[in-house]
Amino acid sequence: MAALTNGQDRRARFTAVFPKLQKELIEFVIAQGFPQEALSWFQRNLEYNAPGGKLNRGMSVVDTLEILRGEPLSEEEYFKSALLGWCVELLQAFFLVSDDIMDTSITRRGQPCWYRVEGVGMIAINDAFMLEGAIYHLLKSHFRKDSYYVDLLDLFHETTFQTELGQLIDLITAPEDHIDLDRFSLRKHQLIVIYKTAYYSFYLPVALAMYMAGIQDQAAFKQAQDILIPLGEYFQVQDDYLDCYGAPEFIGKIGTDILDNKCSWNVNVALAACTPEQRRVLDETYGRKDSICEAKVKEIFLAVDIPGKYAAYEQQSYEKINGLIDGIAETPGGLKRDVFRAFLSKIYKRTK
Ligand code: DMA
Ligand code: MG
Ligand code: MG
Ligand code: MG
Repeated sequence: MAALTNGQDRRARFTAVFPKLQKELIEFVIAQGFPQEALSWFQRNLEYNAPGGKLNRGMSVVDTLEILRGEPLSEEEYFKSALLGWCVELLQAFFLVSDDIMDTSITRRGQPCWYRVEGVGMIAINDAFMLEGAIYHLLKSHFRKDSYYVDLLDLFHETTFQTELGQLIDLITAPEDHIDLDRFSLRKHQLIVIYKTAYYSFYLPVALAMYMAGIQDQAAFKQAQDILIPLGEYFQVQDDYLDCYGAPEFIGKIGTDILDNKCSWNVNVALAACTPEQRRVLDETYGRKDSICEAKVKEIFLAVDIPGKYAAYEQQSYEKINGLIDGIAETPGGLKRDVFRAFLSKIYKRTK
């Protein structure tokens, strides 16, 4: 690789690594003497759920390592960082397959959610576990001999647990049979989004690249977290906003937050801004599995100007995060501001 390649080439190169990993996983199953139907099932699970997204999380492992190194990666470094990137995508696939069951979602990445595919149903639960299992199989076969192998394992395990904790409060704050909007708050929302999204989507890819780059100083990991967690929080607010205002053809999924009684950014901001009369309507319509109720909630969201308040939030977050990035003191062999700028520019004003 002579120089940094453009976006499309970068994506194509990253995407080309996946079939190799898939082959390795399938060959392992073949070696166990499993029947053809099990091989095809696992193959289809991997193909349906791992690629097909934006791949931002996965590709940022490679991008971050390249920025930290300050020069193009060797073939081997590229492959190993892309493999770690695909492990992040597998982790994401594991979370999404289960999230869609728990959120009773309809579509994902422009196709039916995996559990809704004919013949799949609740086998999707085991398929989610297998997507997770694939991560550790790949880590073992490619990093077993590296000094930072245990750091990678520890990071994946810790991040998975944080995400599950986030999913727990997301779910128990949204019971189907007990709607009480007093349980919501922006403080609770912040906790939910940091745990369910920010750690695995933002901190994980950067920390993986930092380990590969040989960074060991705990202060550098803490410094990365101090920026990546607010960045991830901003990203999940965008996800909440797009759940209501994004075009399904664009975001690849149909929003379910209002029907699911979710403690989303939109409803929290609406609760803070609404009149007592609007509050009464929200109490009667939010979280009901009914499209007429959902439409009434959306009317109130517009009446209290959620889009305008979101635009203001987006501007303010952008400035705050830029300020955090500017405040980083770069040290030789340590973090670089461009790692974070690359993330921010990828998500600022996103519509999908
Ligand atoms: C996303 O929460 C969090 C995880 C861990 C998948 P979400 O339910 O808002 O995601 P989506 O809108 O993609 O279903
Ligand atoms: Mg969901
Ligand atoms: Mg969810
Ligand atoms: Mg969402």
